[in-house]
Amino acid sequence: MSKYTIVMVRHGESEWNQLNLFCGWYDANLSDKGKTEAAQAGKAVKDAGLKFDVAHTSLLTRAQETLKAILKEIGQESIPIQKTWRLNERHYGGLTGMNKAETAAKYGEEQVQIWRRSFDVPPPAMEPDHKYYDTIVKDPRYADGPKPEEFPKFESLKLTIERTLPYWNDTIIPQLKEGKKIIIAAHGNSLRGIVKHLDHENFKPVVSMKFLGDEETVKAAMAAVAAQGKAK
Ligand code: DG2
Repeated sequence: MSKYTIVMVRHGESEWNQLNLFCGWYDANLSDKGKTEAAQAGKAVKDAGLKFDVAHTSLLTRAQETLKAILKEIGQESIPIQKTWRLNERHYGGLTGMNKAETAAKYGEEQVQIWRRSFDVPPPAMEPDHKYYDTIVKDPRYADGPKPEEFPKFESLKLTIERTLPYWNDTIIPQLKEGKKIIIAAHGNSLRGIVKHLDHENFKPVVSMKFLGDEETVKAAMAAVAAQGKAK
């Protein structure tokens, strides 16, 4: 029996994943496929016999809806849910709203791969004249944070980790140490940052991490995300 239990879930397909657009802090809804995927994630959690004491998610609808679907599936809709901007997806800056394949055709697949998967090369900043600048910066959900000086205009994975870790260290780790069983529903890159940190730090998993759900489904989903940055 492992000492700590934590399940991390990336949300189901969003409407912007479906359109292959860089999404970041834009609040896209789950697509119909994404809703089905979220319910399937709930079934995988149920089949694994997991129950939780507390849930964490971002301020973005796609992660919150995924969490709700999972908790519904396992009959745990009433556990506490803590929401924070620190678990939001990495801010894709000026790329937000651009099509990933068209961006690859314009700037090259290599550059898009650097923007998507390098550690510390950030995307271009989201300037005030960007189509989604006001939608994001003036969104009332951010009234309690981030503070204006920490509000991102772009983020590399490194910057994402730097703003996610305070929440991980100050909120999630103490709950784990109290023996609470935890589920986090968040995003490809905010979770990638936490996992990268875990791989290198002293809260290293004693039992290696494992994917819930069947292997083929997991592999196909990973391949589909990897292919998003190919020029068509
Ligand atoms: C995707 C991740 O975020 O994109 O912001 O476009 O996980 O919230 O759908 P998510 C986005 P990639 O880094 O995989 O391109």
